[in-house]
Amino acid sequence: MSDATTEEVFDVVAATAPEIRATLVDRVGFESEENPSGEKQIAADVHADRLLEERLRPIDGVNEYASEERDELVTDGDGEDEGYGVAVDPVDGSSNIETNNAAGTIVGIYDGALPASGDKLVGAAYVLYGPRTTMVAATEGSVTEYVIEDGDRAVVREDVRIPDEAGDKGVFGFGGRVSEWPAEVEAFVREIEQELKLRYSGAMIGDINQVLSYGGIFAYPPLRSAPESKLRLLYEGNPIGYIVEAAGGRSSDGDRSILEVPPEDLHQRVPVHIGTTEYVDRLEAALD
Ligand code: FDP
Repeated sequence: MSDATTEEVFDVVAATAPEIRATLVDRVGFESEENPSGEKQIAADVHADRLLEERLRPIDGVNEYASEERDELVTDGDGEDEGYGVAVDPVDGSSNIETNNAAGTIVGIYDGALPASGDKLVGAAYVLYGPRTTMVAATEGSVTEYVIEDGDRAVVREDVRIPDEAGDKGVFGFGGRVSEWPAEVEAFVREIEQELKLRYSGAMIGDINQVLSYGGIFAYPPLRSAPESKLRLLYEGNPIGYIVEAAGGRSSDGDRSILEVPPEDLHQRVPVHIGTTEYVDRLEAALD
């Protein structure tokens, strides 16, 4: 059993999920602002961020709130390593909303001041707004899948494990233009496309959820024009790396577990390769 604060964060995220789902329908237009990573925000990003901040901050034991959609950290403290810092990606895959494809919400719960290293995570979860609204949450080395109905989470699967071997259903999905990938990444993809089926949805959560179910690998690799790639360490790489590692898989920035990448900035980017251990090992060897 995990600690009370972590469970309360999961409860609040589940309780808020139906409202976030509703904003994906009602608030598809763009805001005039960009987020701190220079991407256009849709109104749903901004609204979901406000809802989560309003509800997560009052939780006993949560001292800091950081979001992909805001520049600054919201903090109750003085940056001391006390209490939990919660980092969220309110709407992951927001560019999928316009085309009515899957999106998600990600939360990472760090024991310490933000930005903290992935090693400080005590829990992480993602919500997937697909045909069903589901949540996958990890804490203390175990992963549970829930279905969310009326804001309550009900267990669907306990002790979720990523398949050790990607069988017939194994999938891969790599982000970025092929012409932007380093030659080693392209050569690796040519190899694994003989073994796995290509599935790339444009929402990390949608892609990760199928890798977790079927085995395989998801990546947003370093790009020629952006060696740090696209995804954010605090809000995406770490929480999803934590969940997949707890499910028996691996995460890597190309060199080491994403959870070991030193955090320098709230909006730091990181190359992401996550999935079945065998494929992440092989990718690291290819990049070596
Ligand atoms: P989005 O910008 O639409 O929010 O968070 C970044 C992210 O989506 C991921 O969910 C997704 O995997 C990736 O970016 C998609 O990027 P591309 O549009 O470059 O494929």
